[in-house]
Amino acid sequence: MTSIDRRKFLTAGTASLGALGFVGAMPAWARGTLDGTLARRGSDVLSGDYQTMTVADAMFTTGTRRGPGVTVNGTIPGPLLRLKEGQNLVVDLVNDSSMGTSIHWHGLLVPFLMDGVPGVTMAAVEPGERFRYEFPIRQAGTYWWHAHTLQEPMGHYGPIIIDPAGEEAHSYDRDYVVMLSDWSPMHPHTIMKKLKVADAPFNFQKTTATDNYPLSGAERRMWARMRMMPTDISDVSAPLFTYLLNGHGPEDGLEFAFRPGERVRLRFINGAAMSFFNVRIPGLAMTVIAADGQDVRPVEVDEFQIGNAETYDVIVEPGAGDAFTIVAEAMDRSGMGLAMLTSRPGLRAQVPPLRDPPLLTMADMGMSQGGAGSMTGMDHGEASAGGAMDMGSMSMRDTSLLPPNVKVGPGIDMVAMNPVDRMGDPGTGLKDVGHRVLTYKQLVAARMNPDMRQPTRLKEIHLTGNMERYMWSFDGKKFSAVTDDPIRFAFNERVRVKLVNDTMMAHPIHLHGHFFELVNGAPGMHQPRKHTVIVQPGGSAQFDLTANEPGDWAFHCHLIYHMHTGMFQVVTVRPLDGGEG
Ligand SMILES: [Cu+2]
Repeated sequence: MTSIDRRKFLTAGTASLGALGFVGAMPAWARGTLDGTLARRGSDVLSGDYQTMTVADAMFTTGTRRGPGVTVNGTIPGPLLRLKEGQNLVVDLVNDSSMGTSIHWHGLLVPFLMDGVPGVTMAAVEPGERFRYEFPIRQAGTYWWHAHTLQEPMGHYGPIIIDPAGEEAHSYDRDYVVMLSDWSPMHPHTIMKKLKVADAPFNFQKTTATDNYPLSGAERRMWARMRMMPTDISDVSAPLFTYLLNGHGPEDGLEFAFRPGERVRLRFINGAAMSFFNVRIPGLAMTVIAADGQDVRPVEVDEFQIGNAETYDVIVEPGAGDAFTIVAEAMDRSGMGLAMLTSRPGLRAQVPPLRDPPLLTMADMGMSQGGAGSMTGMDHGEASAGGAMDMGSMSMRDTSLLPPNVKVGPGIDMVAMNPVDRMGDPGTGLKDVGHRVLTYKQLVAARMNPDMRQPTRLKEIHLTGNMERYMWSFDGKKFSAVTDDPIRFAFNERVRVKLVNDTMMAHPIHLHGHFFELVNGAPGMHQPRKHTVIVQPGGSAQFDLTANEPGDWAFHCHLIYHMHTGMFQVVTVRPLDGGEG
């Protein structure tokens, strides 16, 4: 009797994993069959028209941590694809791992059947199977590839550099990829389960009555009434994650060499599953020359925030300096990824301490008229007199503010009262750092955009969620392939999309198969082209899109556990042949 019950239990367990989109059998490490193969850190370089990319289970170690990883061709990150605009690419994906897999070519313009999203454009490539990708390379710049399954946080990602068919816009002496990621010894299935059953299980910066955060008693009571925490910046942070640069943890001593006087191009790619980073190189200015693979007019900054899935190319000139620290501080300041830019092997610059954790602000609750200061800067007398505080506790859940197409229900526990455009926002915690921080408003496309028509329609989409129940969605509707009602665009339609973030988290929203243009105040023909846009908490962001790539395209939050719990939709562009009609 016992054994039958046990078998039932196991079967039920497998079924529910399947329903959640976990493909394949129990991973090898869980079955105890992993042969102990260690992942190598860093990428080999692949170039040419034909490649084989082999996915395998492995162990990964960094610092004192050891746990399951997924390698592609034996490394984490997997291979760097160095390609040339105009070439054709054929990749045979071979799955030697124990889970379903795929490769999505992030930011590349590909035929939709080559886009690599299981459940949307292909079936997952099951253990022992292979899949051939084949497409022309139609663009240049910095991109990346990754699994569109839960193998991504385990190491299944890598960089792509595409050299232009013509001249490079800038000259430089060295060209480095800096791929940021976050790796945890805890398996993604376990992390997701914990996020679902507990309230902010990985927030180790919770406020308590005795902490040192600069909050008044009234402010603490207000946050408590809203059942929210001002330190709730990231769902998963350093106690679980080690932040990696090119697969190297902070203790691994990753170095990038330079000679005095050289110009160095650094291609930052945020390949993390759940982490935004604040990137700076103390003592060195960075000139941003490209965003999401597309050239922009050069902007000199001292720091920039990079959301999941974004890329920024910068040029630095270290002059006659000895060594500089490349700091990738997690947005919640719980930890950092590190590397050295150094003129002699072994030389070290100082590593700055972690800065104090940032606190969420009125603006992050969608309660500002634009640019209001942090709650800590509020006039406490006025606040405790009623006004804003009561409005906060009473109206944060006022669903009458939502348009009728948003589904109101348990999936929504917050509605931004007055969401304003936050294109000029440097990102959580970076308003008062005392040096130049990049904002989207500073991005201007280097070349004229291909389509200068005015949009003929405005499509508004709400980013919604229930933090406590860990439910995330667009327009209150959790994505499910079965009941899906896709977002429809006509082929070649020019549409303006407005994303309204009703939640208190920043979401990096990614559209597959296209570039869109940020509506950031730049002249129409020079709006910056991107594939991913961060929508700040309680704020809005707009982009213009020419829907000129026929097919079905994933559109989702790039925080992987937000995507897997429902913040995902399919954008369908019809007709498929790209003709009229
Ligand atoms: Cu999200």
